[in-house]
Amino acid sequence: ETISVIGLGYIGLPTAAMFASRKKKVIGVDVNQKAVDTINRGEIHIVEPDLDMMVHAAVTEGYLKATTKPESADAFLIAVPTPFLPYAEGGIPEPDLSYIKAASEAIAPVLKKGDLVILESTSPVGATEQMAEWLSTARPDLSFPQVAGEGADINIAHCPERVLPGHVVRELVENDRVIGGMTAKCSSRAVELYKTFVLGECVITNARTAEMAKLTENSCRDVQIAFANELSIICDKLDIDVWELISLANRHPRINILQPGPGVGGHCIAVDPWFIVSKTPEEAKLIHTARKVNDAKPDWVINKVKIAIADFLQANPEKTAKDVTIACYGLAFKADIDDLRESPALKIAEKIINIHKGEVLLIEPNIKQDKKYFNAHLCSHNYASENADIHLMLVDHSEFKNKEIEGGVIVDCKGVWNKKT
Ligand code: SAJ
Repeated sequence: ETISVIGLGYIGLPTAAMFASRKKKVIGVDVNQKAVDTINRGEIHIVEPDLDMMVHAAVTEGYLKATTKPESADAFLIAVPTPFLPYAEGGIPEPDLSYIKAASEAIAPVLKKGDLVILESTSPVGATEQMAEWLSTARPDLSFPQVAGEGADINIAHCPERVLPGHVVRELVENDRVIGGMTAKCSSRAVELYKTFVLGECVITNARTAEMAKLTENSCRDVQIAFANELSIICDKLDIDVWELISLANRHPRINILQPGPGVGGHCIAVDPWFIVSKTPEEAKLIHTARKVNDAKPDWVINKVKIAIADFLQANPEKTAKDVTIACYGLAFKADIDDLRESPALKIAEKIINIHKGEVLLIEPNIKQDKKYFNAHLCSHNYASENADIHLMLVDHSEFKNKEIEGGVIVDCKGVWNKKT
């Protein structure tokens, strides 16, 4: 049995390596020639603990190879991005399914009777049916489940990934899997495949419910973080320490409030709820509002920094704005990772660099290499804590936790220094 994984990114590559580690022959396909070459050397182009060893072993033992051109296989797993289409400020972002379409059209010529095609990409409701349409248009000689039902030549299912970046290798094995086949046969084929390495339960449903389940998980988290972020703004106004407040409320046996922060980042939680909102804009009121609350938090933080600058200048009348040094602690989208995608901390730091006349220092212990233009601003924690006038805590990396800040004005978005947000 040969398995082909289309899209060798944060989900596709670990999944491909996992099948290969169970001695399945895996063909990884990606449009990025550089990524393909890197993988074929037994190296990786993304950062994820333990993945480098797995890919290295899979390639050297001959179970995994990467290519830019799809080849014949028995099962195809599609793990390509589903970003937004461009949208107007304040509008509702619509999902961009063009990568799924391109992947479908790329594998269509090599499909044969009995093959299984699984969509793993996080997708709006209806995307799996849409994928089946694209495949059947490209291959009129084969039958697909939306028309042929259980007797179809090709089996199709949606099985969303749900792994947490930074813990992908463990969660791929341990997490339960939602398996949404277009027919019962499609589901049982998919379960059989995932059982190769999944120790969690494989729970069967239909494709639309599986699509919605994934969107629901991330929307639920987004709504809960929005609640925490709104609380932090309310508490700031009422002169209450939100961190103390949440820890007190969480002593109630049925309350579990999440942590506020500078906003919501990453490529999932800040994106997926829009797939629900764009499909059902009239109905998805709470989910839409939560998105707006979380997206507005970075600007609220920037305003707090402006207030801190004004306070500092009032206390030091001999100084002007260009004498004020601001240190931003953390750039990643969350603690203890190096991923900058959709990072509110990065967005805030960039904006401060643009608007502030004085020096801006950036501290990001997880970024080892020089990164773009903000390289010039990167400095050590010690240098920043001794030299900055305003200390802006953006990401609660472990490295920051036991270090105190002496002097200066503190704006703490993560409660690390136990001061008000
Ligand atoms: N955040 C807070 N407060 C919190 C928790 C998180 O502000 O109390 C922020 C983080 O700082 C970050 C953002 O939310 O900016 C998202 O972080 P996260 O750790 O909640 O989630 P992700 O984006 O790393 O991964 C999520 C996971 N989904 C859920 O936990 C429901 C993961 O299981 C999914 O597989 C992943 O999205 C995905 O790929 O969809």
